[in-house]
Amino acid sequence: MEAGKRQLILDLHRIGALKFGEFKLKSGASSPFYIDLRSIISYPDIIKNIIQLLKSELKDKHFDLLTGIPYTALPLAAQVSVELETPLVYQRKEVKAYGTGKLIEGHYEEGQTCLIIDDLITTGESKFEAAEGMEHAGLKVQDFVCLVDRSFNGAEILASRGYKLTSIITIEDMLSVLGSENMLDASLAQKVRDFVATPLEKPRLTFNERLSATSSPMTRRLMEAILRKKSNLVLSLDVEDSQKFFDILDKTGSEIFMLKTHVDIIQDYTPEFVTELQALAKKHDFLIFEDRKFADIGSTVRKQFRSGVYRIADWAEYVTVHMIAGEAILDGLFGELETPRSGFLLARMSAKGNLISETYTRQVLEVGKRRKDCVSGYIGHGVDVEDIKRFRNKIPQDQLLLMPGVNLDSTGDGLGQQYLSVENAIRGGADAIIVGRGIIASDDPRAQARRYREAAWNTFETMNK
Ligand code: 5BU
Repeated sequence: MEAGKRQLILDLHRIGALKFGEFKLKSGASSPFYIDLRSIISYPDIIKNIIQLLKSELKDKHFDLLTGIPYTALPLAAQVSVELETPLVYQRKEVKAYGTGKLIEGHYEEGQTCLIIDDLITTGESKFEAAEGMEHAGLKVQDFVCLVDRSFNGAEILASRGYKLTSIITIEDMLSVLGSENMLDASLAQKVRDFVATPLEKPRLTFNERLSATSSPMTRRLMEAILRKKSNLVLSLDVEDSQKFFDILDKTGSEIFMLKTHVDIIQDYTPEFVTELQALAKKHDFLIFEDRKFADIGSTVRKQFRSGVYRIADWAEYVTVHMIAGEAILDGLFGELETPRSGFLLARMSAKGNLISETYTRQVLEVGKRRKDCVSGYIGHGVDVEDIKRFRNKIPQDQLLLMPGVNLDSTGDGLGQQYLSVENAIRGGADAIIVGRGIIASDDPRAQARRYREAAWNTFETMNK
C-alpha cells in the first residue's frame, strides 16, 4: 500500500475519526466500527496528505469541473481544484427543491463533466442525490471519488446507474494497516469484516411479524386483508361506464384485497354508485381505495375529500396523497374525521420523465414515517429488483409499499407508462401490485385477475417463508 494511504489510516485512527468497538447506528443496528471524517479539516497535515492522494487518483480521469458534497468533502474539493487549476462548483445543501432557487454555485456550462468528491460511501444514496442535482443543471457526471469506502457494494450500486466509484481507502485497508501495527485485535477485525460483508439490509421480518409490529389500525386492516384473501392484488378499475365497472368488479372481486378507483372517470356517476360499490365490497370482502392524488393546501383538500359530488371520505377507506404542498395536507385530509381514513403517499411514480427526485422521495418518506397515524404506506416504483429493494429498505416495516405500473404482457403503453413484471415488483419488496389494463383490457378479466393474483401470491409466499 502507498505510504500516503497508510499514513492516512494511522492519522484517522489517531484523531478518533475512525473508531472500533460497539456503536449504535441511526437505524438502531449496532456496528463494530465508526467513521466520522468531519473533524479532519482541523488537521492541516492530514488534509495535505489527502489532497495529494486525491490528486493522484484524479490524474487519469476526465472532467471539466470538480465538486465536493457538503460539508466534509467541499473544502477538500476546493483545494484540489486550486492545485489542479480546475474550476470548482458546489451544490447548495439547503436548496432542496429544484426550480425555486439557484442550486449550483459557481460558473459552469451545460454539457460539462463534473467529478464528484465525497468523504464516505455507505449506501450510495447521497451520491445519487448529488449526481441528480448536477445533472438537473445540465452537467454530466461520470466519476465519484471517495476517501473511504465503508460499503458492502458501493461500486456496484453506483455502476447500476452508470457511475464509476474510486475509493482512496477501504475498510480492509484499515484493518490490515491497524492490524500490522498491533492497534486492533484480530477478533474485532474479524467482526468488522463480517459486518461489512453483510449487505446493509434491515433484518427481514415475515409479513406476519410485520403485522404484529404494526399499531395503526388502518394499516393492520390492509395487512389482514392481504393474508385473509391470500391476495396482493389491487385492481385499478379505470373504466368510464358504471355498468361495465360493476360487471368487471363482480367477476374479479374474489381475487383482490382492494379496489382502486378513479371515481371522476365514471361518466354516469350517481350516489347509487357508492351503494352498489359498497355492496360488492361486502360480498367479495375487499377494501376501497380512491386514487385521488390530493395535492392542495390543507383547507382545500379537506373540502375536496369530504364534500362535492363524490364525498370521497364517506366511502373511500384509503386515498393517495401528493406531498408537494407539505405535511399540513395530512391534517387537512385526516384530521377530525368521524370514520378513520388513511393515506398512501406518492413517493415514486411509474410515468416516464416524471419530476420526482431522489431528494423529494426521501423527504416524502420522512413525513410518512412521522405520520404513521394516517399514512399506511407509499406508492412507489423502480427500474429493477435491486432498485426497488433499495427503496423498500427505506420504508418502515409497519408501512406498506403499493406498486402500480405492473403488467405481465407489456412493457409500456405508449403514453409514458413503464411496466414492471409481477415477480420483480414483489421480489423487490412491494407488498401489493396495482394492476389496471393487464386485467380490465382483457376479454376475460376474471381469468386475468386470477393469473395476476397467483403470480403475486406465489412470489410473496416464497419470500415470507
Ligand atoms: P394500468 O392500466 O395498470 O397502467 O393502470 C395503472 C393505474 O395506477 C392507473 O390508475 C394510474 O393512474 C395508477 N398509477 C400509475 O400507473 N403510476 C403511478 O405512479 C401512480 C398511479 Br402514483
